[in-house]
Amino acid sequence: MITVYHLAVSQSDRIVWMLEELGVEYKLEWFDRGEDMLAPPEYLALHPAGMAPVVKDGDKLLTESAAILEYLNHRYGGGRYSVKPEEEDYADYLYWMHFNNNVQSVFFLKMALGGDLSAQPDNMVAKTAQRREERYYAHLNDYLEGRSYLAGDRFTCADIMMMFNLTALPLFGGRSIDDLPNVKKYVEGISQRPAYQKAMAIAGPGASRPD
Ligand SMILES: N[C@@H](CCC(=O)N[C@@H](CS)C(=O)NCC(=O)O)C(=O)O
Repeated sequence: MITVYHLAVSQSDRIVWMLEELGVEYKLEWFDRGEDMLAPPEYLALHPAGMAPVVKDGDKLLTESAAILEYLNHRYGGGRYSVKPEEEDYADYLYWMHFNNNVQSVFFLKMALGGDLSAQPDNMVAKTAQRREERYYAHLNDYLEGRSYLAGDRFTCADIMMMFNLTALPLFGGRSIDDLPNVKKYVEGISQRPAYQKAMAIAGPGASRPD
C-alpha cells in the first residue's frame, strides 16, 4: 500500500492527483503546518529532506514531486503519462517537467523580498526576480497559445507539475494568472479532469483534514 504523507497546503497534492489519475489505492496521512507555516517536527522526522511531498511505497521512502510522479507513473501506470525519448514531444516534456523549479525559486525570492518586486528597483536580486517572473509567465502564456497540454496533445505528468504553481501560489502572494488568457484557459481545461477535482477535494488548498 502506498502512503502519501500530505502536508497541508503543499505540493504533495500533486501526488494525490497522480494516484487518482492512475486509480491506484493509497493511504493519506495528513499533517498540518506549524504556526510558523513550516512542516511540523513529526513531518521532518519522516525523511532527511523533511519536505513535502513524502511518499512511502513498501519500504521505500520517496521525496521530490517530479521524481515521485515519474516513479508512480512508470511503476503503476505503464508510463502512460510520460513521454518517451523516441517520441516527438520528449524535449517539451522534459522542459516543462523542470519548469517548476524556475517558478518556485522566483516565488520564494518574492516572498523573501516582501512581495512587491517592483518596489525595489535598486535591489539587484529583486530586479532579477521580477524580470524572471515576467519572462517565465509570458513564455508560458505564449507557449500555450492553441494548446491544451504542455507536452504534445495529451495530458502528462508535466501538467500535474505545472498546475500547483498556477492555482496555489497566487493564494500566497505568487504571480496571478488573471492577465494571461492562454494560461487561464489551460487551467480551466485541466481543472475539468475528474481525478483533479477529486484530488483537490481531498488534498488541495481548500481541503481540510479528513475526519
Ligand atoms: N522540489 C520539491 C519542493 C518541495 C517543497 O518545497 N515543499 C514545501 C511545501 S510546498 C515544504 O515542504 N514546505 C514546508 C517546509 O519547508 O517546512 C518538490 O517538488 O517536492
